[in-house]
Amino acid sequence: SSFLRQTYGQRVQNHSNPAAKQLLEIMEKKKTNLAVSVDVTKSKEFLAIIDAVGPFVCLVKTHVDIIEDFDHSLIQQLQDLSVKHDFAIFEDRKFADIGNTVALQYSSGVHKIASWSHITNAHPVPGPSIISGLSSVGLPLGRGLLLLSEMSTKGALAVGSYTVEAVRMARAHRDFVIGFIAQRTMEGIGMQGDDVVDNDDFLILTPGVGLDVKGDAMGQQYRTPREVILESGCDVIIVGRGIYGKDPGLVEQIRAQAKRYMDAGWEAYQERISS
Ligand code: 5BU
Repeated sequence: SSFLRQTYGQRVQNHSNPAAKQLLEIMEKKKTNLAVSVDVTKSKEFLAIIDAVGPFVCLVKTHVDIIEDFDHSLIQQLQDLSVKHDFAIFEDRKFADIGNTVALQYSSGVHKIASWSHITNAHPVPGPSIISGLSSVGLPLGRGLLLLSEMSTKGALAVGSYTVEAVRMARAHRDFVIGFIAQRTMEGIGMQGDDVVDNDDFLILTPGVGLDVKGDAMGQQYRTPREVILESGCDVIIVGRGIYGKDPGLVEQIRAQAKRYMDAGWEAYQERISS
């Protein structure tokens, strides 16, 4: 696709959704395509990791439902850090229900995700009504949605025609759907012709990224930033344990790992846009 050689900054104008624009602007300004996934269960550790990686990331990805001592002051502190370090927030909620239910899950409950998360995501499995449901809450707030068109795990069922149909669903809701959680581009999954039109500059955010190991004991599979950004044409690398490792208390180590992944991701991107 022609977007592979455009800079993140040039691509801002391809988007009308405020969350998509914000993310691309941050990537261009901070020169980073790294998102850190902060999958820890204690508020204190969660905030310490985010403060440590903040300078190196365009986006912080959360699973807010794993925090044991959650209260709304945590959200305020997360928002303060997002202003301090200039990153967007992505709650990796993976909605998967009927439109009416997901609208309630997104707006209400303990976490009130739509009120603070710039970006969230959904499984396309229920069909287009999941997008209308989430959009009824998120669009008026300027939020953006990613569809899960592929997964990083061994044996994932989101392949072939499922992935192609996810892209078609996204194209029918271009105002709210800003891109995909996926492992490759639309061309990479074999879509061509009418299915890949030039104004469809979807963002591709990719989990399953690691430099030191190939996977974990529970089906996760890792590829390198170079494979993801340069060879597969994705836009954002999402890294969790590769950065905060086994000891989330070691701030200096976390900072060094974040810098290492940021540099690897940016180098792969520069090679891509100049190819
Ligand atoms: P890791 O520690 O880098 O393996 O964490 C990966 C994160 O990305 C974790 O929060 C997962 O829930 C998330 N993830 C994923 O790993 N693979 C996928 O296909 C999707 C999400 Br979708």
